[in-house]
Amino acid sequence: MLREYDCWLHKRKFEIDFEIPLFVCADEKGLVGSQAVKEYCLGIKRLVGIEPKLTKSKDNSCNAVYLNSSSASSAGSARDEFSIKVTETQIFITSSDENGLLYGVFRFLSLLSMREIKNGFELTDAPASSLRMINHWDNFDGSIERGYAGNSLFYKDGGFNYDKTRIEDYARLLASVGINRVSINNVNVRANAKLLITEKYLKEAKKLAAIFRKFGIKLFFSINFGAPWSLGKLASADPLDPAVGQWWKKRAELIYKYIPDLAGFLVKADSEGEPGPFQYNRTHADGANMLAKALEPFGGEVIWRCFVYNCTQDWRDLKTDRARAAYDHFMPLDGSFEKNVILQIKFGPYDFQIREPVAPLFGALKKTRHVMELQITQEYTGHQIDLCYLPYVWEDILNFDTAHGDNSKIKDLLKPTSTHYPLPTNHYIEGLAAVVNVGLDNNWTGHTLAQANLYGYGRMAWNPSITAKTIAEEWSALSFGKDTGQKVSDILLKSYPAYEKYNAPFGICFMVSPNNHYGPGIEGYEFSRWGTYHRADMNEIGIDRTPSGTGYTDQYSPKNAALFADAKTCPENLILFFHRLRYDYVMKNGKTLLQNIYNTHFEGYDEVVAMMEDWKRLEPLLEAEVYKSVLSRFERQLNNAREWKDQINTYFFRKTGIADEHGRKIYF
Ligand code: GCV
Repeated sequence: MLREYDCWLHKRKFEIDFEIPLFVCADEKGLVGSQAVKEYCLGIKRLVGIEPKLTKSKDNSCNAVYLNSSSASSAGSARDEFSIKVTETQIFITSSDENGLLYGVFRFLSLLSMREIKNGFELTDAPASSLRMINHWDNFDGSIERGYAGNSLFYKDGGFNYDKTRIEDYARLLASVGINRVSINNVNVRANAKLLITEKYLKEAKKLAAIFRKFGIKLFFSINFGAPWSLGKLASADPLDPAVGQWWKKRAELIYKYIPDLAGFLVKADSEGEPGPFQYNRTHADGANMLAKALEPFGGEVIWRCFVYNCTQDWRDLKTDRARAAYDHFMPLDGSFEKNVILQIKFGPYDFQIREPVAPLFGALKKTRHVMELQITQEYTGHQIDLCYLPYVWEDILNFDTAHGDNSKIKDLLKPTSTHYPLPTNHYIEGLAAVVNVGLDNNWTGHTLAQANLYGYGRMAWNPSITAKTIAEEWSALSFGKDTGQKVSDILLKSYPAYEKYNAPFGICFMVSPNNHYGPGIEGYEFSRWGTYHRADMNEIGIDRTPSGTGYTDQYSPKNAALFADAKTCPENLILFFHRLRYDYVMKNGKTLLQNIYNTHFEGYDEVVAMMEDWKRLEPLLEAEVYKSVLSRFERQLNNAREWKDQINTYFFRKTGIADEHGRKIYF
């Protein structure tokens, strides 16, 4: 296999300057614990070239590495916590549970790989959140909704079809950054995927679950809310019909016979045409709770998505504001969900746009368990053709202060739960879920540098206070070695600002080509049913979401409501999300909105040219394969950036008739 395949678990290219004891003392009997020991040995072989020998020692007297998942010293420690301690002759990696040991081993290996392990090194670490989840949007025919890296790792031609070794390699990559949950099929549950909860496919799913289980990862199934009707042939799927509840209970019994530790169901209901409780005049609490009761005897959870909005809006309707939808639907239901229901809320009120405000449900929900949904797959961020390093914007999201009380930044609200079914008496966020960017491409992610987004997601889900810069440096060092890595990391960090500059300006969103979502389509959604309008005319652009408009700003805490409602205090990268402004509105730099649109678009394009030049300078330091594949993506990105720049600038010039003050070329 090519190096690209190994991702951040590369074989070393340079010497490790630390002498590793060649004996491993471990007495792990559990599935995950023994996998941790195996991973340690494999990892050392990968990094040092020598496989350590397993031995037994009762009294810590050997020159050895000690791996122990029932360490007394960590009694009372948090779930998944681990400690690493390095002395001149011994290394201790300890934890109080098996997953913790696995995470400790992987962290040790990456620190070793980054040459950070030395005599005296000590670290104790635990994740900030309990749920660190990957969502697959994989279909049973092998396609992936919004997938840009080849076909599904799991399915082909209507059913399961996978390479076991590859799945094991995938599970290893995920576990190495702390992922502990994976939903294995698209939330749009269509065709044969509806049969995943039948015996035929459960037999197969059981085998897949066994591979992930060794790596401490539990599976979720996406289910179709209409199944009692479409699969069970009942008269309806009404959540308050006892026959429907009974049908799900029986189904759960069957499912858990095959996979006793299934984490639960992920549900997209009443969303973009999927069936849901609204069809029966029931609430989303009715729907989620009915499923929760079916899963409760088995310890399962229902993750219920809040992506519920009117997707058949008339563009002539100036009152309905899609941005309001999730809060309007779910805030009134706060406190009415079962203990094993977790709401999954997209980070912003729209749909994974390049720049959106953080959704107002965060910090506001007080009595309902919930997690935040991110998108690693680059649906709106360049299809893994354009380089777009996403931790850059996730850092902003995690640092957003909801201003609901003290310590109310998203990163502060992320807290691990101490029990299986924590009482939702606070407004904590239990974790992150993200739509993944992998497929059967040899390098997993299409664009090799997009591996950094998968790595970065895991690291941020574990530690929301880590910076995008640190992650870029870590990933680049692990993938390319420290010196070359530093240069790659600089390129990564330039990529998000560049993409944002040549894309839709200042938080206006959805100027993307309809349906496929790559490249500009400035009025592509302007007269359609999706509710994402910018309403540009010859004088103004944007939606007034202040109290004098749709009132969306009032869904935030009073402090943020006031901040966003005033154009003077609203962050300028979001100003067109909240305000309808004239093109001659003067921004903080003294230039008009229009001139800023022109400037950012010229700059964004120039920044892509510069990133490509930076990459070319790395040629002597890189494997030809990696160099060429990334270069060819930059070439395509440059064309895309050019289209965005020219189409956006031309569009606004044609609307306004006002020229660029620097006289740069605008087409008309
Ligand atoms: C899985 C967006 C995407 C859809 C996706 C949907 C969702 O609308 O374009 O492909 O469907 O989000 O998150 O459910």
